[in-house]
Amino acid sequence: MYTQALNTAETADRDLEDAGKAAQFQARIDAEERIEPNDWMPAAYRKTLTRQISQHAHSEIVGMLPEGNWITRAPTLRRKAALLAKVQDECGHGLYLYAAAETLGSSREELVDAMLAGKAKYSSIFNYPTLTWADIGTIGWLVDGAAIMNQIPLCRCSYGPYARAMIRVCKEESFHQRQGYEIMVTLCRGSEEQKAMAQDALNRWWWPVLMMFGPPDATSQHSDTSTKWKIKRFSNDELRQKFVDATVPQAQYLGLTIPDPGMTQDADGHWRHSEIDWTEFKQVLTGNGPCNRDRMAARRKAHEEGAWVREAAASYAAKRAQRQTAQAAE
Ligand code: FAQ
Repeated sequence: MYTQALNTAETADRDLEDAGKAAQFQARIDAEERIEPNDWMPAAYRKTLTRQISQHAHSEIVGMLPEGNWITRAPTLRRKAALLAKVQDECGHGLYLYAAAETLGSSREELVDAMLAGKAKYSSIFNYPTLTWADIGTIGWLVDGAAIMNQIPLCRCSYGPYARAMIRVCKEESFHQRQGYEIMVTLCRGSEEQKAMAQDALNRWWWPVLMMFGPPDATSQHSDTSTKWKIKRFSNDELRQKFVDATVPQAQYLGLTIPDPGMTQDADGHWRHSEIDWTEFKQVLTGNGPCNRDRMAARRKAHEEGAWVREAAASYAAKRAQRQTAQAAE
């Protein structure tokens, strides 16, 4: 009885201490201070950031596949060099992001294993196929364009390592967007067939790109807490709207038609799109998109084929540590 009372008192003390820490933590967030890896943070903050940053990392890595598919078929040497550089940049983004997620206490192996086991998500957009060269232009223009819209506010995210990683990522995404748009300009100024190919790619990518921003605000599960913790600065719908408003004039400049006959411009100048087919989004998220199985199979194969590199690196690190210990003992 006495021990039970002591335990209850200890738990109450801990709860009080945690409540005090949580209040201090929120005050730091409200004052726009950055949270760093060794700072106290609520378990739920750590969890949601690990979730978001690792999903983001997986997206960058899986995101190499649709464009990687066209490296050998790029129409000129200049296009090939630019595409190679872009795909390599995406790999670099994945690596910074895994490093940022690791500062929250999960190992890279755990994070990657969760993705390969199908337990962790990556962006829905990378489950669509790249059928023609115009898809490469469209991905740079729209997918990187949407990524920039979403990631610029993340440069002000409350978690320091994520915010800092985003600065470089956004600079590189901006180059990616320009290379994609330039491909589109070239195709749209080219032959009838080239312009038709550009229009066809826009028709196929438009709606999936709008889905990249996530479910509508009314059904977004994490938005409220992520906004309170200044991980998110804008809601899913707000970013989607900003993207649509920025993109419609770009499509007009290209002479392409947004595949949404119901789209209207309101008195404030905002372009209002029609209802998004959220059943398609759910299908893609549950593994039933056009390329989910191929993407997972490609990542699993690459992971297996890279096992020797991880083993060699681990063995080198172990030998080096042994040498350093021996030298320190001398
Ligand atoms: N796909 O409650 P919310 C790139 C999930 S850019 C798949 O609204 P939250 C660059 C969400 O995770 C693409 N899943 O979630 C590139 C959650 O599931 P959970 C990557 C999605 O976190 C370009 C559930 O739905 N960018 O890679 C999607 O508040 C070209 C409920 O959603 C980022 O990851 C989706 N589209 O807001 C690379 C940016 N949307 O975790 C190569 C960072 C939502 O409960 C080539 N992430 N879900 O199982 C974010 O800003 C946020 O996480 C959102 C979602 C906005 C994606």
